[in-house]
Amino acid sequence: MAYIYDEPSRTFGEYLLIPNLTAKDCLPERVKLSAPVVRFKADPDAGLPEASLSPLTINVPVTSALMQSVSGEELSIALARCGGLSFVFGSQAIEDQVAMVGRVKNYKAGFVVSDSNLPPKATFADVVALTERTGHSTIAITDDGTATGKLVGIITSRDYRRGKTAPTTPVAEIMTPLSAIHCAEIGIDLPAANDLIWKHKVNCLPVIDAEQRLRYLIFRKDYDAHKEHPLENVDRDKRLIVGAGINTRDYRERVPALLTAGADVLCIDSSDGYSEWQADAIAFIKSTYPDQGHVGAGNVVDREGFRYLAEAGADFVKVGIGGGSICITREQKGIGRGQASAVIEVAKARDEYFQETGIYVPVCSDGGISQDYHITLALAMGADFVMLGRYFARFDEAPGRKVQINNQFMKEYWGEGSNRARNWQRYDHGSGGDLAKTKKMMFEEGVDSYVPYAGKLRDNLEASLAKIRSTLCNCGALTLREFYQRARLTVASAVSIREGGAHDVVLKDVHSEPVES
Ligand code: RVP
Repeated sequence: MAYIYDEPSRTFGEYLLIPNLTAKDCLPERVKLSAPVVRFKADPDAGLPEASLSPLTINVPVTSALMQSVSGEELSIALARCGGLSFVFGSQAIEDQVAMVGRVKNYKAGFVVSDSNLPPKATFADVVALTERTGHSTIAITDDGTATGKLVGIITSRDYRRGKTAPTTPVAEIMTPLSAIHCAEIGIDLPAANDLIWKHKVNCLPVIDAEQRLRYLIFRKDYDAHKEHPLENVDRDKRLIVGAGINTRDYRERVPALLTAGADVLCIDSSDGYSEWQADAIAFIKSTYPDQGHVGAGNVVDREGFRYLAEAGADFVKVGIGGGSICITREQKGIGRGQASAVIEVAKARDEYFQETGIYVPVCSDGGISQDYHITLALAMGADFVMLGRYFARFDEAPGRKVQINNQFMKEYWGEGSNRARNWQRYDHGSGGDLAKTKKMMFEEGVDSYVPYAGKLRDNLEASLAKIRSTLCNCGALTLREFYQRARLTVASAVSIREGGAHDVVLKDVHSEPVES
């Protein structure tokens, strides 16, 4: 007879936190949000261990989903710089994913590969068209018009007058020639480049190699921004930290290539991770790369799933089936569990496993976060960090196109289980069955959608983190460990959830002027 759980499966929106005493020194600026990413050993008699014992930690407990519409290189760079971690999506050719990971690892803060370039034979009309397209006002003039051609000059808005300069004027007549530009040689570091920027009173410093080829541009404003990223996650060589998605089919080829490219942590991407195929993939990685191969696994929604993957050697376990904003797995197949119930049970299983073995396996709550406070609830329920798709898809740095619909800017956001993503490996049971043969989806488990455009990742993430820090203080906690240990949660009735929003008032419409009576 089928087993029926006594408790309904609940999600984040059904819970609220009850505040604890807030000490006077419990201030948001003192809150530390660092989190462990991969498994580590600690003494269970000393209580739940600190995040810093993990060989890989992040300064902010937020990761971006292994999705085509989320974790490209631009978002991975922006998130690592803000203290989080991205997993570059695995649903692409190995060489393309490796190149993306490589570009994140090789990213040098402040060293920008020029995206606005023209050859000397171009005209002022080309300058106008390019600045309109990129929104950038500095254009490198190189012999072949590429980002790495021989530098012959630079054009900025100071070099011409819109409306006065004739469209047909050749750029060679407008540009500031190389002989009049201060350049730096390749190999220079950022502080030294900044000294030159100040010494020569310039806004942009080109970095060229021995053959006069352009390598980077360094902008004064980027140097200032670099100093404003105190939470940046970097490795021992000061390179940004990045993860990468893998699957249970081509891991023998994909994993070595990703590790060589510098991926700091891998994650098996599957809608249902409680499978022998995942154990095989973990076993391969752990035996081939005992020191370097950090690999997370999932997704699971219960104690059994967690224990299976923890015992198989997973470095972290990802929780969540069917809760993603673009996910229709529950509707299509009837499998899944409310995200809150899943996280609560798996976090308990992790603590139990730690007590038994002295091995702490971090837990990631993946999907279903539709309000900032849901992140806080997931952390209170025991998630070590969260994974978000929709949240990040809204930002400039996400790969989806920005479009305008009914006067509102939107970004495209499509699920890995949609026909658009064609990530058949994520939904294949690994058996070499129909999906593997045809390499196509038999039915969709995700949708292709839009999300309201929200601007820059950094601005939004800072606002979300401010809320999380503030709530930790309400609950008398300065670290995520304290928070999990002290948090008190209550299930909220439907009526009290309604009470939580603005109610029984008429909201002001900023577009219509009230008439004084
Ligand atoms: P959300 O943050 O709610 O948008 O959820 C993102 C998560 O949804 C991903 O990390 C992944 O686990 C899941 N996902 C991705 N694609 C699909 C799908 O097409 N069903 N689901």
